[in-house]
Amino acid sequence: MSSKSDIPLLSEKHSGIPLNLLEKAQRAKALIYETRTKETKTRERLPAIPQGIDKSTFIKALDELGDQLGTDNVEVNEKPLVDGWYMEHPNTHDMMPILDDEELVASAVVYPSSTEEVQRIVLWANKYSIPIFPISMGRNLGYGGAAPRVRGSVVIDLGKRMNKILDINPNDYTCLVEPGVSFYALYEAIQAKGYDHMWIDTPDLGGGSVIGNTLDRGVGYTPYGDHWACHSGLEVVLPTGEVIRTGMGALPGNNTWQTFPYGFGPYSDGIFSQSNFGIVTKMGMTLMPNPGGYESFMYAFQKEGDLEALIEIIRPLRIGNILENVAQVRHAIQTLAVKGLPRTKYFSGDGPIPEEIVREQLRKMPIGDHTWLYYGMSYGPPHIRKYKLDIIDQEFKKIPGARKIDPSTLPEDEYFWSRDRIAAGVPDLVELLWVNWVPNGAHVAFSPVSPIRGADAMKLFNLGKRRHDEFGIDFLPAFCVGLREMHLIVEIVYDKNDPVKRKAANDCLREMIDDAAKEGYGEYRTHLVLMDQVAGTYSWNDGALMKFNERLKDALDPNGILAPGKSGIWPARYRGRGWEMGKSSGGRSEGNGVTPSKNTKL
Ligand code: EUG
Repeated sequence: MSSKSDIPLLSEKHSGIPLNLLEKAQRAKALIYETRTKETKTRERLPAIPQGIDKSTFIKALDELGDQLGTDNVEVNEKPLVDGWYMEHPNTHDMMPILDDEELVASAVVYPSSTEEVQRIVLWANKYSIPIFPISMGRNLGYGGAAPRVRGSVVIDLGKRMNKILDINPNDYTCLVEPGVSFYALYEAIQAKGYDHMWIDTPDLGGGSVIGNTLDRGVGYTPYGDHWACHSGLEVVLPTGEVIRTGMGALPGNNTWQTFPYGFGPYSDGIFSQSNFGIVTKMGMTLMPNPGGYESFMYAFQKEGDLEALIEIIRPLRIGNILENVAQVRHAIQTLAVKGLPRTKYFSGDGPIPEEIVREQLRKMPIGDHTWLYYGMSYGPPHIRKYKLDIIDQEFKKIPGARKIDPSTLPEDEYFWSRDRIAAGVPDLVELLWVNWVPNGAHVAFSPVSPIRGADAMKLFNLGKRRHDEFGIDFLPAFCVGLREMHLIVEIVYDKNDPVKRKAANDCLREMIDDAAKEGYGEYRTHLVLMDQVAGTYSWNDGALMKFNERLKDALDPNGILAPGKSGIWPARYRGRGWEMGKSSGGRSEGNGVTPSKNTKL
């Protein structure tokens, strides 16, 4: 069956939507396009040629690659930059630009069909000293999407043709996937096989690549929430073209690649996450046993300051596994924003929406007035759940005014039910709705990590609020509580068609990163344009960690071709030429050239 709208289905395209989510996707798309005023340019552009190579050599090199991969699998990026939306996203640029649209763009996109073709692309890049930037599916939205850090890089879109689920093992509860497998696709495949006894762990939105999300150390909402901790085994193409398998994968004939992550000797996997040291072409992932029952619950807390006591209550319960999943503690503005309507529906002024207006709206909703909502889930059969839920109830109700909200009072389209599906490993699309808070809505995240302590939560909350007020931006904080730490996730939602709003978002983020670092907080992940700054905050012992990363980079990638600048790691050719972005670089993402390549023979 084909979609009536132009939204590609999962059956038609690796990045498509499962049929049962099509209606939701159509509604989400309609809402997005209703508020869109940004025009899609229609004229052809000149492709961005990477620094360090002249245009004619570059075009000749692309022709040569076309001979190897087939000309259909090498696309020059000279078409207009079309942003699309979540389900129809570009692979040539960041569809949520913070800088000018033409800053973080690919010169070309190539589509390998196998690990061997990835090796060929890598050898080709070395031959011509052309920067390459691999993406799995390019849905790292809020952190740069599909965009390369270095303008004019050749994007390797791994997912388009490498999207097989190579194995689902119903006895070991594991799977082995390629980069183009989304959480939607993995979920659907497990359902299609009738494996009711196994769950996947999905992030808030299910369209991302399982490999891409895991390598970026993303989070899901079942008890398996830490994706990196749950993977087992990688296949990696090194920047010099060799292929390795990590862990037990190095032992020929093994049957433990997906069950014992460490193998023998140094544990190499870590250097391939959030890095530019290799291209991951296969990854093993563990699957969770169906716990035999589950029950979502939600508590509302009235006062902003209740956060402090709540987080103190959460810590022992979370570490003790009475609270079993990555909980979200979300602020009232998000309750309103995730309804999917623009803020102008409620408030026509400039600057942050007044608290009272938000509260007035909430009072009209089934959930009622609150500042914070705790979304969690209890797993197992009823008597097991009751034991845990009773403790949680007793503890949460110590906070004056705390209310447990009875799910049976909530309508079917209430956001609560989306969290319910996600915490049961069922991927969804609803989280997308708050991008409509402003016209041409884009988002970019500030994601500092702290211990699960009330004082830290308040400090980070106040730090973020102060800077958002200063820059006139609505503050949408959510705390995601892991086992011993929490990620505060603050998504700035801004009009990407408005250069003033884009700059305000960028400036606000840069201030918050510095403020947080002064207090000892660092980000777990960040947008491409903020990577240098964030990397710079991890500076202990005269930047010893970055020096180590640079040594690895120089050894593994002597020609500096793979994703230069990713996570702030620049190859030797780029260093000392002003490629790092920070407060003073304005809107410019490029440095002043590269050192001529020594073309180290591989
Ligand atoms: C979200 C969560 C994240 C992240 C970016 C966005 C969504 C929040 C837990 O990590 O890094 C609603």
